[in-house]
Amino acid sequence: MSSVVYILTSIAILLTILLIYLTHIDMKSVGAVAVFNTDAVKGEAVAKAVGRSTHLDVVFTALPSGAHGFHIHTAGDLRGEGCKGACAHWHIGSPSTPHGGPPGSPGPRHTGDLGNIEIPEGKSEFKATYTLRGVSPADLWGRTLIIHADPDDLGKGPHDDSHTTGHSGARIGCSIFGRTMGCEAPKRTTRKH
Ligand SMILES: [Cu+2]
Ligand SMILES: [Zn+2]
Repeated sequence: MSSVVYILTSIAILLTILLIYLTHIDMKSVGAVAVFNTDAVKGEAVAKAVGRSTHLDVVFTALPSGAHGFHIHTAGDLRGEGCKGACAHWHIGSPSTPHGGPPGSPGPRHTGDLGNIEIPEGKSEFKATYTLRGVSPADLWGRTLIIHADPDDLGKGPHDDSHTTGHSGARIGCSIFGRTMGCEAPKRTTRKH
């Protein structure tokens, strides 16, 4: 009888170790990606966990010149015109928190506020890495990354919507973050042309 208990206990311990191991592998490879691929907006944003933060590596190879508000919006619903189903800026915390600047800037801000993407006249490329503290890539799944037509006033403007959207206008590029699994070597899907 005692040997049966011993065998069952051993099997239970081995299964637990296997489960922890598999979960760990899954968490290490887990990430998020949002891809933009229209005539006007081409690029990708890749999120990976670094400690308790997420690094979001953003590359655009096509964008109209000028400054464009850039945010993570709460929902992942692209039905209808103008990406309105993506709802407001994503925020962890009080819904009354006012709009603000990119990560690391002083003052209140939404978790999803990423400031402006600035494209000089005659250029169309942009590259940056954002550090999102207290955020995991899994938090981004199903949320929409949006690039706007106009500059984000970072909550400092005089407009009615400065404190909610930064008055950044129409949503010209919208992409829902999906899950990456690392099953294939990452290859950039958007190319210069
Ligand atoms: Cu936005
Ligand atoms: Zn905001």
